[in-house]
Amino acid sequence: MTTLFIADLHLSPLRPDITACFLHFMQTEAPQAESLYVLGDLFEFWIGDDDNSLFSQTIKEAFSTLTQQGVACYFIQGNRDFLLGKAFCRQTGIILLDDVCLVDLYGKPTVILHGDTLCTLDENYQNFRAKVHQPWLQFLFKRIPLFIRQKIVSHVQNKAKQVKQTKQMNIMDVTPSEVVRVLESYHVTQMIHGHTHRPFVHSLETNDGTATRIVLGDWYEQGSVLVCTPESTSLQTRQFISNK
Ligand code: LP5
Ligand code: MN
Repeated sequence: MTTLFIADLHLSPLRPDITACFLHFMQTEAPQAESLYVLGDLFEFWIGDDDNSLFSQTIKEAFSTLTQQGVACYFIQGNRDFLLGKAFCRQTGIILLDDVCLVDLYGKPTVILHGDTLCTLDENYQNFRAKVHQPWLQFLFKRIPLFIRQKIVSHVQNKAKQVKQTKQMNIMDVTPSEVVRVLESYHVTQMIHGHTHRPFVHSLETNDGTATRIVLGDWYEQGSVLVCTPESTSLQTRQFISNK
């Protein structure tokens, strides 16, 4: 019995090395698991479920194949794929979860989330997030022709990159008091998230006892997977596949 967690792959046609490692993972390792959780930022940016490019189709097919093999696939939106919605789920068989979710991980109640909402000191980002999560704005945005949407996204991404360069590293990490607040609000002592690209297993104190915060790694230089069984939990890496 194995449950896998991944996040922050940032898949894009511009990074075939990441895509190859992901597809290999989906074809060889994921089918052995009982469930796969994707905790956001699967894509560099997801522009809308009507993106039917060859690249998008390849990724959707990987999920369809996996769910048809009986592996339960769950998805939490990240700050780069918050527009992934019901159509993607229908086409692939994956299940879209709320931004923050409580799961039973082999008897251990665990809070799972992307992680961006834990970075409360990054006020600039949190304001931006609140804006782009407005349902009316998303409703209108999804109705703009795809190629114009792509232009808008590139423009905003460039602006956001410039803003990000001016930020201090510490405000882009989670706020410790927010982690404790979320854990205590669920009365649980385990949390799994991604987003910060700082893979680690942290130990911390809460009113409910000592808690564990597991941070998933990104897929920039290698694959990164959290492998959970009833007996163990381990953060692992996967080498990119060599073309040679
Ligand atoms: O993912 P990562 O680690 O690189 O950075 C994140 C935060 N950055 C973002 C930026 C988005 O990925 C950009 C996506 C563009 C979306 C366009 C959508 C179009 C509208 C859709 C409407 C439904 O998420 C980064 C955090 C970092 O994580 C760590 O937590 O710091 O946050 C930023 O850098 C964002 C800035 O703080 C705010 C950016 C404001 C840009 C405003 C441009 C306005 C131009 C409008 C033109 C139309
Ligand atoms: Mn993120």
